[in-house]
Amino acid sequence: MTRRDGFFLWPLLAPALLALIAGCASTPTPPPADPAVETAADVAVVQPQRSWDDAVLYFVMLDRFADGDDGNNQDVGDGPGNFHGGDLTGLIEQLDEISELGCTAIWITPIQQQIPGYVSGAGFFDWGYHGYWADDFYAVDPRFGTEQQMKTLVDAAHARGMKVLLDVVYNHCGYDSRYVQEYGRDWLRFGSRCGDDDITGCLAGLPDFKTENPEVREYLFGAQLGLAERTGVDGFRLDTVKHVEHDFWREHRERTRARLGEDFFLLGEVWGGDGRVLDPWFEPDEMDGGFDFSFQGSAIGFVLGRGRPVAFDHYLDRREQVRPGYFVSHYLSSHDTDGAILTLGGDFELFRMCVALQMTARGIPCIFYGEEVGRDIGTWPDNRTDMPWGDRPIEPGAGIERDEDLRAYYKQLIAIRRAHPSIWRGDREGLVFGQDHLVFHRHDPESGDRVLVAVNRGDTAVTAEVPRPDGWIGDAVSLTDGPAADEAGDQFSVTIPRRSVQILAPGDHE
Ligand SMILES: [Ca+2]
Ligand SMILES: [Ca+2]
Repeated sequence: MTRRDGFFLWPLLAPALLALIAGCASTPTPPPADPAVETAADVAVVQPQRSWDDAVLYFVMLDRFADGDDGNNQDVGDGPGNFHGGDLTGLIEQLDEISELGCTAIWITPIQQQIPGYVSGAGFFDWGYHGYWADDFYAVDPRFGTEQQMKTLVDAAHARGMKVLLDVVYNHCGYDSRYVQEYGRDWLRFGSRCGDDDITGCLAGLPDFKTENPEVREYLFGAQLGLAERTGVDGFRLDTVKHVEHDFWREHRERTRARLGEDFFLLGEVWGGDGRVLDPWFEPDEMDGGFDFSFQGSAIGFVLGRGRPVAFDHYLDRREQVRPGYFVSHYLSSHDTDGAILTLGGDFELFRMCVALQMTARGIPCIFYGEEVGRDIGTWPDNRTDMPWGDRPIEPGAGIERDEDLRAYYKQLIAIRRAHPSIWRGDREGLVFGQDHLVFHRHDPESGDRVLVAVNRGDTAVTAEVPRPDGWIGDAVSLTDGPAADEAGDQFSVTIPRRSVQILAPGDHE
């Protein structure tokens, strides 16, 4: 959840009115049998990540990805706030789409029972299709599937070498949820009792759990840790972290470690986070990682010509200054921000540069579903459009055009990243700064691996004279289908085509 889910929303309509308007009465259909977990020989398997440094994360908004069971399609429609029918079965069936891309981990939106109706204050009927408006933390929403299907998803991801992070919410429940009726102000702040700070305020008007209350904590830990234990997920994506007190997160960390294992991964959403902003959660070890909100705007601004390359190089240095052992995850688009391609005015050359910058930066690159095939990611709520499936008969995105060339570019960059530890765990040093170009060197002392990353945002090709990094043996060849560098004594002449990012490695490396 998100600041956007619920701004200016009004209370739920009365259920009778709701049924009248939505015509949503329907007879439940038995769920289909769970798809069997295939053997490794049948599926696209990715080399498992060696550590979270080496992860490539794929973020799926479950309802908008793939519909594998039309029997659970309640409240489905075309509106931006409707359910669109995507579910766990659909995701299980399309997992190869993600492992073939080379991703090592998936983050899925929350699956617990959502409020039954919708709100309409944003100007459209808005259901809990995103999963951030829980009505029962101890039940899986049948519109997403069943707990058994969640376990099947985890098993099927593991069979492909991928991990699964489940999005969980501790801060709030859905509008007018059963908790308001059953526990009232003992458990929740709402209405006139909302506080006016980050912890006690009612984010977007949502009822705020009194997470300082041990009874509330016990209830929520029981729900989330129990679900994780039964389904085998590898970690949580933690929603709205800064709206819950640190003391809660410390206890949460102890509980998850004790019950789910030392390596159960916690990736938190702290709005506006980067390595520095997140450190108050890292220093007391409340979570393993958090989202880097700075990268999207910085990368887009740079390729659009804002600021000098040397300033962008300084930024890249700063963002990698993260407490050792902790992680930041950087994205180009998200369910809470405008799509990068939109912000770039639909310029796919510049977008590809952003992708290359994302994939050559340390941290956990997070791909927002469909961005890799050029999904039309607009401004909220149109940043949650359906996964484009092209001519494949997969709803909700059947018939939506997809850019396979862009997907191939992602695959190439992910493969380069994973083959070169200098990219995901190495040191970074800027070597050349021009008006519109930048060359930096990455080096992993442990393996000796090294690459050059040469970036040119200008409209004409440039040739950069790059000093040979200490220890670089042999010539420098392009890993990205660009020209090889010419050697001249202690320098390489690297030609960087217009509006492109080239990655070069020692010629004897391959
Ligand atoms: Ca469905
Ligand atoms: Ca709170």
